[in-house]
Amino acid sequence: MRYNGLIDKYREYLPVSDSTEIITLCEGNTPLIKADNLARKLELDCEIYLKYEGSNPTGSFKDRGMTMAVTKAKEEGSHAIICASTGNTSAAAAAYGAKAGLKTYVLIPDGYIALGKLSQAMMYGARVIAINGNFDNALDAVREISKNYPITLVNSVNPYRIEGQKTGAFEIVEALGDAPDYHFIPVGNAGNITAYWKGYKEFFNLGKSKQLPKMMGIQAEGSAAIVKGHKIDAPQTIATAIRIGNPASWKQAEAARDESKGTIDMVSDEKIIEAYNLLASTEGVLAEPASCAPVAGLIKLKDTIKPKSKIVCILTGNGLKDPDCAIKYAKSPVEKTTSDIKDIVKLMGL
Ligand code: AN7
Repeated sequence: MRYNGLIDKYREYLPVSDSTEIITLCEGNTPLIKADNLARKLELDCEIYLKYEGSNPTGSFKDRGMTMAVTKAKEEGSHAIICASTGNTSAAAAAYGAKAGLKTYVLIPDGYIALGKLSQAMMYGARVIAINGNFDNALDAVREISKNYPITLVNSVNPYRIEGQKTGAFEIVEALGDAPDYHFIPVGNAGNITAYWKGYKEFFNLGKSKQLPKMMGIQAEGSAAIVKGHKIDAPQTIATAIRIGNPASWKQAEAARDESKGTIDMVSDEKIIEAYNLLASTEGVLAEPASCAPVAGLIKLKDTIKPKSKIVCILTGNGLKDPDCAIKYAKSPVEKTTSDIKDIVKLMGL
């Protein structure tokens, strides 16, 4: 039977009824890639899996939450949706908004969103409003606007977003036959770590897994509010997706960490870029910089990992989202020559 998206697949665990019109782009069902080259390179006697969320229809995990949030907005009779975004949420909101026939407004921090994401939101026909402020300012604004006007907020403070995103954990448990030992995940606004932990707990309580993973949240050093224990007023990082100084789901992220006996740690931009190159060149997997933070986190914490463990890293967004970054940090430059075969062969060193 044709796969028709995660609400259809997991409807018994989601807040929909038989009469709900599902707004879907066939999101979810993403690859869980076994990363043996990476394990060897890190000299880790473990199974590492990469959950490649970049293969969702708009290229990030946000589609999981957005199918649910937009489905419910439509069901509840809303005519418009709004979000603040570092890029991926805006792309997903714009796409699902288009599919549902809703007016979509997205607020972005001017100059700090990757070009792929910006081009998506523009193409899907959203009203794209770039503000002279960061993500945290944009989130404050859309919270206020959605309170005062008939517009549905589709950031992850909307509980339906979390419901949709928890299905990532269901897919991992089904693919591995149990929850992994460690779950590494980037932390920005902290919705996704909240959602995965909820999903793991639900499947555990239903007897579908025998264990729960340790939740290993990874922030970027310049935006590591949870690690540092205070808001960051001017967050910085090359991983613009997680350039967030006041995570909305801060408390829930700490609960996931504490209940799972995991950790929330941070990595430098330099280590994020190292992991970015390593993933692409050893596994053939190009993920955007924010998505490489969990891999950098795994590298940082590898001596604390029990041998023979199963480790899942959530690669939240596609590397094609941020071509500028890829071209800037790729290890091998473009080599130029004439169209003469002799010159080409010479350059190749044959
Ligand atoms: C690739 O798009 O917040 O901790 O506005 O795009 O659930 O916020 C994006 C976040 C990780 C962090 N990886 O997830 C937005 C936005 C990528 C992301 C995160 C984001 P949360």
